[in-house]
Amino acid sequence: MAYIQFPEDFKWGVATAAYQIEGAVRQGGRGPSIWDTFSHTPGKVLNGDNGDVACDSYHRYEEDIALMKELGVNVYRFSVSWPRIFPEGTGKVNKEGLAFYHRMVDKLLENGIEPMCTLYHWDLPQVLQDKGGWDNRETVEAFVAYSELIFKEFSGKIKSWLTINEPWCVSFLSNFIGAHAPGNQDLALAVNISHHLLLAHGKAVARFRDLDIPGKIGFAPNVTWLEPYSRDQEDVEACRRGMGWMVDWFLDPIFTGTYPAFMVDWFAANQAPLQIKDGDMEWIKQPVDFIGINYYESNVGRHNPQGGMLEVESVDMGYKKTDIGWFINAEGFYNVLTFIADKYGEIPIYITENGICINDGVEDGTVNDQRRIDYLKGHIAAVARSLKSGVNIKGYITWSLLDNFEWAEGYSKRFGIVHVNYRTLERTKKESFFWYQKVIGNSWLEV
Ligand code: NCW
Repeated sequence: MAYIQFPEDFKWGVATAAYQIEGAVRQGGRGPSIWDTFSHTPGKVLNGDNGDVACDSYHRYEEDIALMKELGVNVYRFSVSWPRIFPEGTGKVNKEGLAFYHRMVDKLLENGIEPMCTLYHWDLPQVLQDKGGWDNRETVEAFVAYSELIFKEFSGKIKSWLTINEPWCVSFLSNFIGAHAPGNQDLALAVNISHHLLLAHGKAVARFRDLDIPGKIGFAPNVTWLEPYSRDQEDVEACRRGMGWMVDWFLDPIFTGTYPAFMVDWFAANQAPLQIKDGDMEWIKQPVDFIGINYYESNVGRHNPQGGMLEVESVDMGYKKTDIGWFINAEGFYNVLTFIADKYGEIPIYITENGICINDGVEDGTVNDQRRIDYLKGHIAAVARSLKSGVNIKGYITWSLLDNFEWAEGYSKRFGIVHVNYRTLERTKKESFFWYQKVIGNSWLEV
């Protein structure tokens, strides 16, 4: 038995996102989002599930905060639903939407829990999608106006901000692979959207500085690690491309003001040329205060000329898989964290998401999710090891507090440390809840 001690000021938290937990989609003046449209389109979401009710956290947020209080977290990462604030995307403000988040944030503060706010976790107002969505630069301006309103409204109450969650998913997963809303399959479109997301991020950061809002701001890319199958140059380069698509593509522009040339060339060769306007990169390169890292899985990769656009394929080396099919690989977490620190420097990092899909159910009033505990233990240990290697990690936030609407997988995939019965909406703390409570209470990990 060994103990790993975390720094005294290390923060522990849990994360959720508006569309995945709130429900109440037609209440409180909220307008429709692209996820309402997508989930109500037959064949898009498993079992025809949608977020109409989800965990009903819009009405049960006090119960959820009581759970967090019991858990002992310092931080709650949640997202604001843009269509709850601007039902028409821009223009007229829905005061009832603001009032909801005020009630919630006040309750968090009363309970000594720091709110960390994500401005965009995928629920674009449908009216903006009708005008081209993120492909249209007007959406960038609408995002900045929405961000400004939230900054001013919650200035002093919320001190940690994230602009956009997982821009790779918003661009490529949603507009090239087509698995998420709005479900397009067009690489050129996805490349353009990735650029507009970075622009929206940079412009929102600039507005945050102009307004002199107290606090820190960053964004939350999802990252992965691809370990080359062999030392052959071709395998090494294929893995660099695979990772470059998720990691360098979104981090280089912010830290260096340029896109990675090897990716620009690959996109161009696939009829998806990057189109930048004068001044864009200046906006994008606004200094951030921290980055949020979302990490779930990684694997071994190798070159395969038939391996899609990037000619890379992942090789099944026998890593265990989670119940959503993602490879469990804590070593990859360490590798990507040290890679980011080596490449982008001392920037403070919050792990803004890390967790596992395990579908264990309630038996005799408890959920014995030992596989989740094992996963969390291994991954928190990787965070500790990264800290020791000099990565400037300030906190760890697990995904998720609750089982919730898992996008295209509907309610079939459970990531929570608290079980939700979707019929009764009853919450049941899993064994992992109690395990995490101990880790937080001690701020050390027993391995
Ligand atoms: S789907 C996804 N997730 C999960 C979601 O619940 C959360 O809102 C997200 O921030 C858990 O964490 C993120 N990420 C997508 C991962 C990429 C999947 C790649 C599929 C390739 C076809």
